[in-house]
Amino acid sequence: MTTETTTMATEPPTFHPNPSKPVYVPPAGAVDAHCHVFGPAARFPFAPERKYTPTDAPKEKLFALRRHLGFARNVIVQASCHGKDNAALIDALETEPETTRGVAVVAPSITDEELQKMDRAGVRAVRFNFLKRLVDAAPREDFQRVAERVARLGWHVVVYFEMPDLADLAPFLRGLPTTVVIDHMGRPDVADGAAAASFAAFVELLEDEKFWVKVGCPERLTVKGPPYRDVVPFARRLVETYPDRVLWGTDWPHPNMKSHIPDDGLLVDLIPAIAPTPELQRKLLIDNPLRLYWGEK
Ligand code: 0GY
Repeated sequence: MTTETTTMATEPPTFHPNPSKPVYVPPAGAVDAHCHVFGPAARFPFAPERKYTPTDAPKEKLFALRRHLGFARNVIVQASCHGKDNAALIDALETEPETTRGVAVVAPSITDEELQKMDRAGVRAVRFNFLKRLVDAAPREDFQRVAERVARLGWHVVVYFEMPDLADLAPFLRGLPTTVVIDHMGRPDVADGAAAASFAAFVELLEDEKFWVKVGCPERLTVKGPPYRDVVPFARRLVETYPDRVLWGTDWPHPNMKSHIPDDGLLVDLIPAIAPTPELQRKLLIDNPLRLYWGEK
């Protein structure tokens, strides 16, 4: 722990104070399958090793947002600013046990008892983050060991990487003993267009049924900015090619966003563009997340 990291200044809010009401009405029971809770820091301090210090984005605000946007459930993902201390996540899960599930970040030294406790709280996956700007590198053997441990609980692995790292990571990801969910469409370079060879390789990777993909996060990937139409072809291609293995999330409270503060209502309004039929929308927002996180058939 260094003084520099512990005194890192809190960044300005990255989430909209008053997001618009979306025009698109999600089907009843829809799941926001990628969002976070931060703090409040006074109760759930941020990790000493964090690379950024967000504004508090507590569970109450997340649950109010989900009502405002017309969603019924959340999958809450542990973000790097809370390190491997999942207390804020677990607290949110225990507040809304029926309507939330969690993705934790854990060390290989975690005990079976701790994993079982998380399982009872609603955690169903661990996240491996490969972004150097967000986390210090960890040996792949550590990830492998964690994956083997959580596979026994029926959990899966969520991975966050950027497209240039895919070729190097692919053999490792293919070898993991669980389903693997890829965050933010593998972060393609949207400037290259959805016809780029790199995105084609990504789409091909997903032919392996162990892989699922989250098709949200246009606000981070866009080159042109809101309303993020330049990201639609990427998401739509994935939804139409793999309708039974796609998930969608707001990514609220949009940690680390520097370019602009996204309007979550606009993000929801992109759903009919990326999943153009009611059937695709139902799979994306209900059937798929309920199968993966709530164990429903
Ligand atoms: C996201 C994206 C980001 C941050 C994290 O764990 C994190 O801190 O995932 C990002 O900065 O791209 O999914 O929230």
